[in-house]
Amino acid sequence: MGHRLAVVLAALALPLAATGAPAQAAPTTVPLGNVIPAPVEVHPGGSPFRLTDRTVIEAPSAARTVADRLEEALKPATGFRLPIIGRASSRTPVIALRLSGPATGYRLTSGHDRITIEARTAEGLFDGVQTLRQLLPAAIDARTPQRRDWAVAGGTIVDHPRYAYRGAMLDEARHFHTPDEVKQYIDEIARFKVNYLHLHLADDQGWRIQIDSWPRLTRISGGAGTGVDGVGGGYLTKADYKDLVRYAAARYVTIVPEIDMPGHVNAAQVAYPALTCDGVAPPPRTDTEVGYSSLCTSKEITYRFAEDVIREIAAITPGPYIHVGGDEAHATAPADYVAFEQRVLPLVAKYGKIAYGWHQIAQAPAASRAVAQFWGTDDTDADLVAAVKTGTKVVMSPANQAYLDMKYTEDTPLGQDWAALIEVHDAYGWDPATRVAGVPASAVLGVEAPLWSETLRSLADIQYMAFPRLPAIAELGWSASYSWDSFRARLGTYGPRWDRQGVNFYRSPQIDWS
Ligand code: TNX
Repeated sequence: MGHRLAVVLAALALPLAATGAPAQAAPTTVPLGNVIPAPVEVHPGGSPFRLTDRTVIEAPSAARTVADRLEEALKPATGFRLPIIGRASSRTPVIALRLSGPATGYRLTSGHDRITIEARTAEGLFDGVQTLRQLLPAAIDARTPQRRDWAVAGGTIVDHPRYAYRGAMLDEARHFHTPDEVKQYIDEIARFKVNYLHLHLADDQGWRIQIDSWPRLTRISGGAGTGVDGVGGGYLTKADYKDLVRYAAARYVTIVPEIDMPGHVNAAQVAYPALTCDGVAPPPRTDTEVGYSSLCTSKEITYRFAEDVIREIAAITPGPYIHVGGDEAHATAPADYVAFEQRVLPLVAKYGKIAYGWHQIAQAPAASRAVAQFWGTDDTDADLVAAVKTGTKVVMSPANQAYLDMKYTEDTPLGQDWAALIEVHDAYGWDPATRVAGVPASAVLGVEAPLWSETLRSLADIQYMAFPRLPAIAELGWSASYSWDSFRARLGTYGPRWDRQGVNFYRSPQIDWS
């Protein structure tokens, strides 16, 4: 067991009431370190911090967004005013956000009348705030004022991420989820320090993002009835998308848009039959078959289409990545596939973005400057291993461990089972640094938990599949060392927080839910 892990486990073993309390009754506190993802270093000690109606939030103007999130998180359950000010007088009890300290990550210090979170960046401060939320009692997640004392165990946490990319993916194409639903999902994933949300915006069934130069994409393939089984439909206008990007950025989540090609394009071809080789419009499809559609790689209009879409999406995407799919192109001949990627991957760079695709793009030499998302179930992939040697970076999403649309057990009412049944222990039981032989830790950018939505309709459906597996993947992306026993114990105490937030989670029998 690593030293850091030992520190975390020691913190968890503390009795519930903090020790060394002053004259007043010792408050009940969450053990320092009972946080998902597990912090790197946990040093419990000293008197607990008490949050009261006199507490203020101190933050420099550059950390105002983080302070706003902190205030929003603490206000409903406490009912306290929690004013945000630039500088608190020395006697005022305070939660102070400071833009100083460790270059990556944050340091959180908790003592009698002060909590200080220090980080070099606002993102680091936001991560520290997420830790603080979990150090307060679960009642902090109630939506209405609770009459009780609020305290945080004394001590220090020093924490930083293992990987830069900790992602979730939501499939907007198979079933469209409204901007409000996506925002609620962002709120929940950001709590686990997930910092990228990949939106799968086009597939055989539907097209979900406005493209001005190809207006029939959404007019024809974004309407009612274009979801799987003809249920649902809809699309994001550019205004909706920009608003989502802003909302996510205010929670330190970067949106990664995906337009899947050259396969998964039936919806585009329904709207624009010129994108097929014979020019004949295919019928709209609301079934869940995959691998039957392909852009016509020998026609120039295909590349005009790809470039227009990439250009328009790049213009409204401040994040560094544009995902261009590339999976399950079974209807594209292998040589045509490589030729297509050789032209399309550089188009992403032409518009100032880093190309990102499912790991099959590794077959194309142009993938050397791209990010490949491994979604396989095997423990190696020859094309990916070769590409990594030329510079390709990898995001790990092994379908038999990280896919949130896989059923937990045979009895799970939602989801699929083609890759595996994935209980919480399976989702947690792998290491991104060793998952694919020949892809070393230095080539791994991070992890992502994809959620395909063939069987999902509502936000409650999304939540049921994501929680509690998403926090497992988030911990593999963030934490310095992994321990199932520790994760399992911490997860068990998280359940009451989801209950209070109204989040519909799967009560896995592998976990002792408190
Ligand atoms: C495979 S994973 C797909 C998706 C499906 C998913 C369902 C991947 C890159 N392609 O088109 O939605 O399986 O689990």
